[in-house]
Formats: sequence, structure tokens, C-alpha cells
Amino acid sequence: MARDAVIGACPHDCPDTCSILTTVEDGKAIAVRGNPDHPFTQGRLCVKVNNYQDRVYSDRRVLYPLKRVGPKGSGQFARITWDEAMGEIAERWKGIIASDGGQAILPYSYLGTQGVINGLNVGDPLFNKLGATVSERTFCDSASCTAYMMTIGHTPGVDPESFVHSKYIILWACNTLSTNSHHWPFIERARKNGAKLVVIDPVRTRTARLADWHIPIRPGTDGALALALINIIVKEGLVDRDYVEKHTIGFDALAERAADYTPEFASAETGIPVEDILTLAREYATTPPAVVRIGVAVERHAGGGQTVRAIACLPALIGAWTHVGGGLLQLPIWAFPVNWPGLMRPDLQPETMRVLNTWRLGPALTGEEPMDPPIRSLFVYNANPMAMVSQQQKLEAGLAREDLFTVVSEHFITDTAKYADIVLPATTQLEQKDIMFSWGHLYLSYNNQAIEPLGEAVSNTELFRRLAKALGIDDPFFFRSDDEMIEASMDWSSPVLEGVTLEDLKAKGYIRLNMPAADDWAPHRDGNFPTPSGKCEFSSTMAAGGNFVVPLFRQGYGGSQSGETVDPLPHYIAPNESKRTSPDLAASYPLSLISPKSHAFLNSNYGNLPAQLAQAGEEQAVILHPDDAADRGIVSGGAIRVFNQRGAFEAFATLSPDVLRGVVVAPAGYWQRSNRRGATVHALTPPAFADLGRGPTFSDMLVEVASA
Ligand SMILES: Nc1nc2c(c(=O)[nH]1)N[C@H]1C(S)=C(S)[C@@H](COP(=O)(O)OP(=O)(O)OC[C@H]3O[C@@H](n4cnc5c(=O)[nH]c(N)nc54)[C@H](O)[C@@H]3O)O[C@H]1N2
Ligand SMILES: Nc1nc2c(c(=O)[nH]1)N[C@H]1C(S)=C(S)[C@@H](COP(=O)(O)OP(=O)(O)OC[C@H]3O[C@@H](n4cnc5c(=O)[nH]c(N)nc54)[C@H](O)[C@@H]3O)O[C@H]1N2
Ligand SMILES: [Mo]
Repeated sequence: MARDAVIGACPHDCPDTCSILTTVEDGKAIAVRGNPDHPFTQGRLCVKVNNYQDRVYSDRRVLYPLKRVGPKGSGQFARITWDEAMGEIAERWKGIIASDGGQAILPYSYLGTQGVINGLNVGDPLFNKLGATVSERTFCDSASCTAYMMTIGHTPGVDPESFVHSKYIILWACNTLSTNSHHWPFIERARKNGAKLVVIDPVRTRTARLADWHIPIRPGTDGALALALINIIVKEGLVDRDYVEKHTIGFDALAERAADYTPEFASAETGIPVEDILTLAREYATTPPAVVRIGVAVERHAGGGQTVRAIACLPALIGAWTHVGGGLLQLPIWAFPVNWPGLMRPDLQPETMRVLNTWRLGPALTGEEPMDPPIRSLFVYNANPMAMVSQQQKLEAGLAREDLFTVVSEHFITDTAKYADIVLPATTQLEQKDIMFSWGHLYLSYNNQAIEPLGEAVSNTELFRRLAKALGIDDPFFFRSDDEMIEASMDWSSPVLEGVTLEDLKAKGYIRLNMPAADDWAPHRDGNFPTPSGKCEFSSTMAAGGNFVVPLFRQGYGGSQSGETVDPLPHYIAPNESKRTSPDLAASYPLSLISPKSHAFLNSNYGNLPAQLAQAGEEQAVILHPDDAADRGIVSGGAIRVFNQRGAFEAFATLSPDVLRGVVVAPAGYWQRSNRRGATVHALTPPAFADLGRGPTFSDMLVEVASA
């Protein structure tokens, strides 16, 4: 019996990017396990991925090209050949381009796989070449990244492994044990060395339960808290004068601004007692090394960007950056020398291009959002918009359009793929090769292909080669092999890759970027922030310049929302939907709904697979505080309807004092099959942009709940 362990890397859109060993027997993957040698993976895989082979060999996999034979959305398909599929797509697209122009074609994608060659940008060059509408992908961390760049620049920040040296750790809107679980051992080690762990979250999550101090907060009010911390630190003389003098700009203006945000003001907004706000500020400022880890969730509100601006000012204010294990951790992805322009090829875009934000997809398809030319064809890969974006009813109506030619590349017939005219089978990570960055640690990974593709599944790179061929494109760029693409995916001359060869990377599966050791590294001890001024910018020079753009690799056009200038100082923007800002709305819909990540799903991945559904619960649950439930006569396990001015979905009630009163929680990622009437939480989420980077406001909403 031939038995091998193949070294690969987890493909998911998750900070941990684990090193995976796949046991292959006679060409079949029989098990996966975490690589014990990898310093971050430490031999453990999560509940989502530890049976990855079951995803690969699931009898629900799409393994052949399919063509719709029933009505739109019926999920009735018949097998066709790749030649037929490519022939039909090329013919339809050529016709559309001739009659309406390339912009009538809309690609839609995200990070179904995070591999550098198969992931985010794999389709960009082709769609740019066709002059298709550009899909602006800003629903994950775009407001946060824009704010972060404005304040401290594109720095990796604190090495997540340096947390072992921290003495005061704040996990701010981050459910580490579910969404970044391989970071936990480092936090645990710090605690063994005496660190205090604080979690700021409206929910007593599994992470909050293990913290020394859980601070419940009303959703979307973190900006008020952060500004009050600045207020107290300034007023009580806890500022590191020397650091501020040398390595920041705009302190006086920040101090003056923060004077408006008293602990009393913050308490009224956040629901946190004044005493606790004072204690948090004092402990944070006087317990070095102090570190803040922000979760993506902190941004999903009207003021998400400015919230991150305020938080990003804190470490410089107290000189936290002078210590190993002190400062801020957001996304260390900035450390990886990825050749983004080479992947995206923005140079291929025509001069006039149309940009459509991903969660405007529904109204764009129905025509509610004026589209000239209208969208005639939609091409979805690496994404499941029916499960993950707002305006679900409109999206469903748009996808049901008879004249819309929809193609979806997938592993499964998702809620989105169900509406396709053509479904194309995609390989999983075991069936393809790739090179991987991480947004949660500093190791570059290589995913060796473990098994041959199942059925007629192809990798995304191969899919786009086939499309280019069918469309008669002759530029050799579109026909590079995976190896050539991997070779071109990084700037190998970058100092962080000094001495690294692809051969070594393939053999070992991962290498640490050539950065100082985590035990000995305070990245901004001497300032050196990659901002325009080289300093931490309390007062942002980018914002002071008027309307500005932070081009992100996600084709997010960060910056101010729609052309207006941005206040260069951090400030508090209250939620769009709250008792204070929209009392009339709150009279009908008094509860705040958030939809954080599920422990057992990865976004909507695994929302159809038995092991993960068994862990998460087959049906969508909504968690309410027992008093909020009692007020409405709702009992544990009862069927409920959750609704607001935009829509409704049905679920069953789970009662728990772990959620703050006035807050309801619908874990994200469930498919329509798990909801009683089909609609999911995105029937209710708002389509508004946050203040910076066109971030989402998915968690900025009021709802009411009633027994169904
Ligand atoms: N298990 C699992 N892991 C994942 C994912 C997944 O779907 N499942 N998805 C991956 C992806 S794409 C991402 S972006 C990351 C996201 O990683 P996180 O940002 O950690 O994920 P969330 O669960 O969305 O939110 C974290 C916590 O923020 C809280 N929260 C919500 N609103 C607020 C608020 O206004 N203020 C504060 N202080 N807290 C708030 C939620 O209750 C939740 O416990 O996780 C990645 N990892
Ligand atoms: N309510 C709510 N909505 C949210 C969020 C939230 O927290 N709450 N989070 C937001 C965030 S942070 C994110 S990142 C987005 C995520 O939004 P999406 O990226 O659209 O969500 P996924 O569920 O990860 O969908 C990825 C799809 O790609 C498929 N796929 C996987 N690998 C491959 C491959 O190699 N090739 C192809 N062709 N397909 C593949 C998977 O089967 C899956 O169906 O959702 C956003 N929406
Ligand atoms: Mo995300």
C-alpha cells in the first residue's frame, strides 16, 4: 500500500492558514491533520477542517459541468461537457459584448480559497481585459484597513507570537477561540506569565468566558469607548510624552478632540459603567506591555472606520510600541511581498470602467440601481452571495431573471449556484497547488497538490485559462502554468524573502518571513510607521488632503465614502440604527441584531455538511437574552420571526444571559435550507456603507422578534 503525507495549507479565509498534512493512500486522501512542526498550527486543526477529506469526497460535490434544465432556481441540472460549457459561455459573452459592451458582464468573487494564485485575484486579469464591470470587494476589513493605513500605515503590527510577552491583552471585537483559534495558545502562555485578558464584546462568547474581564458593549459604540480611553489617558497624565513627541503627529489636536468624549458620554453610549471605563483606561495605560487585537467585527457599523482610527491611536499614546508584545495587531498580511499588480493587472482595465460594490448586487440585477448597460451576465466564483450579502430578496429576484446568464464555479450547489445557468466544478485544496499568505501570522505557506482532481473539477487558474482560450484571447499571460504563476506571485527579491527558495518552501510547506524574532521585536519602538509622515498620525495627513483613495488588493476603493472630505481627527459616529439616533425606528424595532461568525462554519462553507451542522445545529438559531424573550412571550426552542423594515426570517430561539439585553445574535453562514422560510439574516441587513473604505454595516441594524 502506497502511503504518503503531503504537506499543504488550509485554503480558508481565516487568519490561521494552518499547515496541513494529508495522508494519501493509493491516490486517495484518507485523513488530514495539523502539522506539529508549524509554530502557529502546532499540530491542531479546527472543527471546520479536521475532516476536510469529507468535504473533498462528499457525495454532494459538483464534479462535472452542469447546465440548467428546469426553471431558474429549481436546482435542476444536466451534465454537459467542458467544451459545451466553454462554447456556450464564450458565445453568450461575445454576443453581450457586441450588443452592450463588456460592462454588461459582472464578475463576483471573494476568498472561497485564499491561495494567492487561485484566490482573490485569479479572475481579475480576464475581466479587466473584457472591460467587465469591476466588482468592488469591501465587505471584509476595508473600513478597518483604510483607518489603519491612515493612522499607522501598512505595518504588520505586533507579531501575534509576541503576545506571549504581553501583560495586558485586549481582544476587541474578536472571538479568538472561534475565528483565530491558533492564536489562543500564545495568549494562554501570556496569562500563565501573569497577563490579564480583557474581551470587549456584546456577547459572552467562548473567548469572553475564559477572559479575566469581559466588558459587554452595545454594538457599534466602540468608537465612543476608544475616544473616552484617550480622554482619560490624556487627562490623567498617562501619556508617554517622549514617545508622542518623537513618533506621532497631531497630539494637541487629538487631546482637544478627546476632551469632548468624557467617560460619562461613553458610558451613556456603550452601556459600560463609568467606573469600568476608568479602570480599563488606567490598567491599559499602566500595565506594559499592553496589546490590542482587533477583530474584523469592530468595523461593521456606520462609524467602523473612525472606531479603528481611535483604537489605532491608543498604543502610540501610551508608548506601548516600545515593548516587545506591546502595540496593535490587525492583519499582518501587510508583511507579505505579494505581487498584487501582477495578479490583478489593473493596467488591462479600459479607461472608463464601472465599479459595483458586492452588496449592491441585488438591486443592480433587478435594475433598481440604475445600470447602463444593464447586467446581462453574472460570473460567480470563490463566493456565495445568497448567503453572505445584504438585500437577499432583491438578489433572489435578480438571480431569477430569465434573461440573466449566470455562471457559477463551485464545490457544491450553494444557494447561489442553484440559480446558475451553468455550474462549473471546482477543485478543493487537496486537488490543486498554491502559495499562501496569512493574515494571522508571519509564515508563507505552500500547498502541494495531494491528489488528482475528482471527476472533471478544475482549479480556478485552469478555469480562467480555459475561458481565455474559448474567448480567443492570445496574450500568453493568460496561459501561464500554475508553476509560472506561483513564481510570479511574490517579489522574491524582497528582504523578507532573503535566502528563501521555492524549492525549500515546497519541501517544508512553510517558512517564516525574514523578520526579527517574535521574542525580540518591537516593530515601532523607534517609530518608523509606514505613513506619509513616517509617524503615527493622530491627525491624518491623508484625510487632510481632502478626498482620498487607499487602493486595496481587494479592488476596494477605500477612502471617504463618496467624495466628501474626511475629518483628519478620530471622532465618534453613532450607529445608523439605535435608540438614540433613530428613535422612531427603535419604537418598532427595539433590538440590535448582530451576525458574528459561526464556530463550525467558515462563512457559508460547511453550512451543508453533516459534521459541521451537527456541531452548529441543523437550524438557524437566534440567541436572545431571557428577559427580552420573556417580554415577548418567547420560550426556549420556540419558532420565532425576526423582522425589520427591510425583511424577515424565521429561526428558533435560544435563550441565554450571555448576550447583552437588547441584543440578538444570529450566527452567520447558514444556508437557506437551515431557515424555516428560506430567507436568512441577509434579508434584514442594511445596504449602507460605513464611514471609511466602503465597509459594510451588516451589524448596524434594529429588529423586532416575535413568536412565529
Ligand atoms: N469559525 C469561523 N472562523 C472564521 C470565520 C468563520 O466564518 N467561522 N470567518 C473568517 C473571516 S472571513 C473573518 S473576517 C474573521 C472575523 O473574525 P472576528 O472579527 O473575530 O469575527 P466575528 O465573529 O464576526 O466577530 C467577533 C466578535 O465581535 C463581536 N461583535 C459584533 N459586533 C460588535 C461590536 O459592535 N463591538 C464589539 N466590541 N464587538 C462586536 C461578536 O459578538 C463576536 O463575538 O473570522 C475568520 N474566521
Ligand atoms: N451577516 C454577515 N454577513 C457577512 C459577514 C458576517 O460576519 N455576517 N462577513 C462578511 C465577511 S467578513 C466576508 S469575508 C464575506 C464572505 O463572503 P463569501 O466569500 O462570499 O463567503 P463564503 O461562504 O466563504 O463563500 C465562498 C464560496 O466559495 C466556494 N469555494 C471554495 N473554494 C473554491 C475554489 O477553489 N474555487 C471556487 N470556484 N469556489 C470555491 C465555497 O464552496 C463557498 O461557497 O461575508 C461577509 N458577509
Ligand atoms: Mo472576512
